[in-house]
Amino acid sequence: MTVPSMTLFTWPEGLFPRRVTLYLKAKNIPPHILDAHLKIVDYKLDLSTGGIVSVHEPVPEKPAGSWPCMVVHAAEPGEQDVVIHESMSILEYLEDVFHDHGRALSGSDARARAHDSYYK
Ligand SMILES: N[C@@H](CCC(=O)N[C@@H](CS)C(=O)NCC(=O)O)C(=O)O
Repeated sequence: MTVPSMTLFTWPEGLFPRRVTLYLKAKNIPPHILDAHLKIVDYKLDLSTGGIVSVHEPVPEKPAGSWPCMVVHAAEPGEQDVVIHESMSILEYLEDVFHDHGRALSGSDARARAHDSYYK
């Protein structure tokens, strides 16, 4: 499977975004491969308003909804971007597209899957 271009919108302190962070740490994809395909856009908690705000200027366009959120960018003309909102769905998608990179975390049997599921 060709690795597409993706953008991950994340709030590193948040519980569900942290699941993706821990997954990427455990997966250990070589940085030059990860950086070539996955752009990470961070948000932070603004204590004065209680809102989650972008740390980037100009503020990137994030699909509405919760964090984490990942956009898989269209690769061909006529294709549409795909937006993934659920953290577990993001992990499963990353495990598929980075099949040939980093450590396999999907587990080849029940025992391996039980061991590898610690990051979930
Ligand atoms: N089931 C979702 C839950 C995501 C979620 O609730 N994220 C929180 C941050 S930890 C959030 O975005 N809260 C603010 C909001 O929903 O606007 C997942 O697994 O990704």
